Amino acid sequence: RIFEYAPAPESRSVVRLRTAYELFIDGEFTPAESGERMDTLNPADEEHLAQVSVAGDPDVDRAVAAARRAFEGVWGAMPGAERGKYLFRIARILQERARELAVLETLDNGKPIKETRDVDLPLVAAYFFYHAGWADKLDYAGMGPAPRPVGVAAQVIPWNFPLLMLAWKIAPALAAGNTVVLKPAETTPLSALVFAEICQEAGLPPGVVNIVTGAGGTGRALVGHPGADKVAFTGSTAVGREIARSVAGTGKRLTLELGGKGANIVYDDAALDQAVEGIVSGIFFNQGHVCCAGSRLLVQESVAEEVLERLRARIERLRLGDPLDKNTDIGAINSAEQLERIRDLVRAGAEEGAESWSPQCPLPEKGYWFAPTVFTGVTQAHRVAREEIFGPVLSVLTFRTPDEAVAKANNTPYGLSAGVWTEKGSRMLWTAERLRAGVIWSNTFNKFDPASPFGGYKESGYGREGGRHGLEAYLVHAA
Ligand code: TXE
Repeated sequence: RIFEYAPAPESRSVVRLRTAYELFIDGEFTPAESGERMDTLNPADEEHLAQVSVAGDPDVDRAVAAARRAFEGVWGAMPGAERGKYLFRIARILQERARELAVLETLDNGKPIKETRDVDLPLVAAYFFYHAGWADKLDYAGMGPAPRPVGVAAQVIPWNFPLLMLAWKIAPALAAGNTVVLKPAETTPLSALVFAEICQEAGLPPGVVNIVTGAGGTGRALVGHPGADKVAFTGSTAVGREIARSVAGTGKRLTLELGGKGANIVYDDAALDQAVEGIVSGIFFNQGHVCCAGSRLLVQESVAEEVLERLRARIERLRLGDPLDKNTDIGAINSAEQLERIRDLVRAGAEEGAESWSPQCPLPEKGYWFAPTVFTGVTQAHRVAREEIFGPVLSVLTFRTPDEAVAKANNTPYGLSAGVWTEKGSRMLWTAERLRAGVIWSNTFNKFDPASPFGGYKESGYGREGGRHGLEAYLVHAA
């Protein structure tokens, strides 16, 4: 019961926001040299939360230099067992401060407290515990010489799971003996800065973890910095491409975790009520701001009507509203920009002739909101079937045979996730073997485990995070 913690965190009062948050470099909070700051707000009501520093080139320089000193000094010389103790300590403090972090994440991101409390925070702690356990094993892994860390890792993360993406990046890097400079997304910087406090509280040596806040410019400076040995990025395919180009020929190691257009395949023999729950969580969990969301429902024609009927009834019962309310299922869209992107694609869906359905669902007046939406009459050529919407929008396609299901599921430039709903084990395996997706769930969806590698095919990126494969991204093997 190690991942369990505290009572329900529904109260805003557990968070004491500061007016301004500074950069975390070399173990200390420090303003940007330029003095530049930006605002972060609560997307549920557009209320100003705090200001954070915008790191420029000199700040990124300082952060990378601090990471280098720590790598070549105290951290690089430390036995794995000692590194592991720091990671265990961080994991425990994350558990102790889980209430506060869950509320903070909900305020800054807009996602329901039910999710930050029951999914994000327990997983964040789990990723640190899991990787803490690897640190000493790596000193004696296998028969040959122990693997070596890559060095200084430059890590850029998105806004959909701010603290969890931080954990996916920082925990394996540190377990393997690297030091890091991480840039959180501009709309969700706060939990990473509280994580910096946790590093201090855990006594982590200065320079091992550095947090630089800012927008794309800060990210570009960080991944382009000649002092970075490894770049890890999660975000849009467009920025991923730009980073791949900029890193080419530099000798830096690179992993990219980009977008997705996951297929949720429902066969006619599936347990339909269970499948409907999986379809709902597949696309409405975290407002659909999930790279591995099941954003395309592929349902066998013979049960399509039945599934859609049950699905609509289930969606009618979802509660949209105040993210701090424990009963809320669907929170706010993370930013005005993201809301605009969703609206654009939904407009394109209607213009291309797909039919959309939404429940009767009054939206709050302030903040960024989008009602759950289901598109039917979708063809494979429609933009809503091909492009990542990254919002609470499901596109429904039908199929007749397993071959057709697989062909349609694979007919996308992406290849991150898929779900298969069937009571027949042979059909499940037959389908899974043919799907070009990095993670395939069977009779469930959106389940994560630190021991399990996560990553994509095709335009969803390359490299894996989690498990032994995830550690490899941060290790060099001596000949
Ligand atoms: O992503 P960006 P955005 C997809 C999703 C969404 C779209 C746009 O479809 O609608 O991308 O989202 C930093 N060099 N995903 O604009 O810009 C940026 O500051 C270095 C899927 O928010 O890629 C942030 O920290 N870094 C995805 C991070 O990159 C740069 C999650 C992601 O922002 C940079 C997010 C640059 N040139 C969006 N420009 C997933 N795979 O889960 C920006 N950044």
